[in-house]
Amino acid sequence: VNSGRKNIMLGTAGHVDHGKSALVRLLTGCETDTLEEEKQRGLTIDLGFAPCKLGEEGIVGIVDVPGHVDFIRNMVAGAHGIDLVMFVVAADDGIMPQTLEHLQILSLMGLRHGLIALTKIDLVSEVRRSEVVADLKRLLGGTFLESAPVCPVSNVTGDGYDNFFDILQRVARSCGGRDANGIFRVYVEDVFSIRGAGTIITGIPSSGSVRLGDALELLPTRATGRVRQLQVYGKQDSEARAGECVALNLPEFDHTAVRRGMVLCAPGILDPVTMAEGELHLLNSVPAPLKDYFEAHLHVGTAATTTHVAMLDTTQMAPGSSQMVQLRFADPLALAPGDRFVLRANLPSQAGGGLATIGGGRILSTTNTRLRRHKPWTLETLARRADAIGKTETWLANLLREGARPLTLAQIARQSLVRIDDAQPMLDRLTKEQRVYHTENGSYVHREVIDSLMGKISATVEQFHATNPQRNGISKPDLLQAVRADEECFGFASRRLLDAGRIAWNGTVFSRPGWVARISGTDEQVCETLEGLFRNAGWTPPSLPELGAKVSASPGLIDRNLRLLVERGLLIQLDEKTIMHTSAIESAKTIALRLFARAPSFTTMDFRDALNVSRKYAVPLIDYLDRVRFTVRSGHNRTPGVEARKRMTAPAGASSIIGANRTTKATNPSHP
Ligand SMILES: Nc1nc2c(ncn2[C@@H]2O[C@H](COP(=O)(O)OP(=O)(O)OP(=O)(O)O)[C@@H](O)[C@H]2O)c(=O)[nH]1
Ligand SMILES: [Mg+2]
Repeated sequence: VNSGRKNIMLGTAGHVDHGKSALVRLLTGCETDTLEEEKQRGLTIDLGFAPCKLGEEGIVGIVDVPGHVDFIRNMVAGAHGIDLVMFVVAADDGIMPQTLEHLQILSLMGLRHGLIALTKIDLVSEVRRSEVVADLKRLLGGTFLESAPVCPVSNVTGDGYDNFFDILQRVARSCGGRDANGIFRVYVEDVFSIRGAGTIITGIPSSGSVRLGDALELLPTRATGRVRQLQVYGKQDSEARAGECVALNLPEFDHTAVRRGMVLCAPGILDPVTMAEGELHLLNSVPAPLKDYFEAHLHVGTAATTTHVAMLDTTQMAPGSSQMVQLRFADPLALAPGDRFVLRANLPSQAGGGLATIGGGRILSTTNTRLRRHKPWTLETLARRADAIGKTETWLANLLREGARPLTLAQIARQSLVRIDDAQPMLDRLTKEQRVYHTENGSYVHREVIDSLMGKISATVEQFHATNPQRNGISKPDLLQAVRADEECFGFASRRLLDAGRIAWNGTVFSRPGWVARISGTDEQVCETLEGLFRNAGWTPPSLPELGAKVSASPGLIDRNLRLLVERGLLIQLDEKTIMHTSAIESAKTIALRLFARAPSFTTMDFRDALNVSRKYAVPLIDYLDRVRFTVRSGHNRTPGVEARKRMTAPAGASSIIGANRTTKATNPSHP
């Protein structure tokens, strides 16, 4: 498999009638103009494919495109798959309109390799030839073909062909094979049906590889089917890679429901969208500035539709300028970041009128929500994505930073169109470099997300102290709401702050370490009285009405100070009506441990009897012990929870901390 093949795609480009198909015929012996109409009119209408044998490189593919302006749409569909262009210019005609337009399209497609075939040299003088070469140098200056070799050739006499072929091989050698990692995806180029085999779909895969038997999904229809037969460059094979000419036999598909521009992809990976963000570059040839939301024809892969262009930075774009835009399509497209797009439009003041290429760029993301202009975060994020295209590890790190919440390996791989096997080592590396953290739950979260959340948490705690000097700290739900963080991130960030001693947790509230609430003399007195009352009451605490009778203070004052005592961790709110002193809870835990020493489980009744209190107190108490994972409930029975088990296995002597709840909590808070 793959031996004797290099997965790069050659392509032709250039003005109509300049000898593209004739050159392909010389190179491959193949006639690519196969349609009846093509033969009659003597010109190329649709794409033609031919395998080409290059010495050391083995077989590579060639796509032959039409030069006529009416078929630019087909040209763009072919150009998306090209790695190396044979840029054809006839020496008699010289530079013509589609010479320029094809050059613009190829540049917008991000092409980097190529050579120039100066054809029809048999028809011109030496003088004319050097004149055209000089024109070409001017045209190509500053483009990716600036220093590409110019090869004079005649497709009729064969003059210059050997030199052309040598140089083509040299350029092909310098062009690395396409990366076939990543998720398999191919833009449908052609579809037809063969008797006995069924639907055949052809194209040049943009990424990944496909094997016989693979399941594929067609987008946007979401039909699925398996690959029964596979051909590469017209030969049966078991695998095809990105950058090769492939024909897939998918008998489960109805060929009448498949069109050029649809996408075949590993199932469940891509969602068709009607909006995508991109970096748009406008050509200098655009006659006047374009206004926000202008309309244009969009070409991406083999697909074409109309689109509006919502500008995300300024409200108009000058010729030659670039900016981040959101494209809003007439039809759903199955795009991936990195896809190149080309815009064509019929601009009123354009020379000659008619559709012309006006710009293009790269798809950066498919948010599928309307983005608004002048949002620094959006622009920054898009710029980061633009930087990360083609750098998978950076892309993954970006995804985590943008997501602002932990993601699992599977989520990360899916959202970035990377295979899990490829994502894993990259995440390992990012984790090792501490650019990304690995949480207890096995998710990944970006370091900057945690750092910024840690900053927010400490600032919120400080601010809480500043505005509530009489209170002991801020509860977890209040803090969580104030920083508006994902719960898992919050857990991770607060644990780091606690470990670093930058905040404290007393079991009830977060505070600055060493924070002492500043409360008034009256409050202090009420607190003392209340605490004493609850300490003495043990498992049978006073109800709120009873408190009113026992403490000479207003209900508001009592309320406030009860809250203070709860925040300090001295009292614990078991349910709406029941508050108990921590010492009572601690001794209840001791009782539970004693019961567990006798039998593996106990009932609520056993517990109540052991405490010798009514259900009114025993039930909220045992429910609370369940909540703090001291006990575990199953039916009527309680078995030891993790917290109880810690004490049961603790060495002798550890029991001395029982009853000294406050100190243990202060120094070793079990995390919220
Ligand atoms: N004399 C001469 N004629 C050529 C040469 N190359 C091509 N031709 C002729 O020019 C005509 C057009 O050639 P094609 O190869 O079909 O041109 P093309 O660029 O593929 O045209 P489109 O695909 O329609 O854009 C044909 O009649 C060819 O025989 C050449 O090097 N010398
Ligand atoms: Mg042709």
